[in-house]
Amino acid sequence: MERTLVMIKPDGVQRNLIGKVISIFEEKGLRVVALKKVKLSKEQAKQFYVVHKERPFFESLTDYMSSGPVVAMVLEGEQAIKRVREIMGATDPKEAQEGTIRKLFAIDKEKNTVHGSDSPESAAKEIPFFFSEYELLSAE
Ligand code: RTP
Ligand code: MG
Repeated sequence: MERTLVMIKPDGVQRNLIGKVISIFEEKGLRVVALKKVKLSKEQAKQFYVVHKERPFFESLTDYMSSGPVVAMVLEGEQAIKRVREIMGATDPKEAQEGTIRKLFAIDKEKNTVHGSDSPESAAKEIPFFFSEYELLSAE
């Protein structure tokens, strides 16, 4: 069993897609072990995406990620990290496969509706960013 951090980004929350996005993950067998709605400050957004601090899109990304509430969750399942990335689809919705969340819902390469940890190392940092150990409750 593996755990990964997923966020529904401000464009998804704003367009009332929380339930639809979570349903897609649940239908694929992933289980919600923690869930909360939060509004990130600009500083928190910069901290969360610090690996991208030298990238040209960093300012715009962190403005966007602090522009409205997000829904953070921890999902659990076999190979959860890789499977969530597949279910989300490519960063740019123009390149995302049919049926992926980003193909279905993303507005553009930045406002792309979902985030998912890209490796076990990222998940190990991103889960404690939002949740303490006592908030993580496996379903079974
Ligand atoms: P994420 O980290 O949010 O799950 O997305 P990702 O792995 O697919 O993409 P990543 O390269 O880590 O980029 C993080 C987020 O930054 C925004 N972005 N904008 N304008 C651009 O060229 C650009 N490139 C990336 C997106 O919101 C992307 O998800
Ligand atoms: Mg990433």
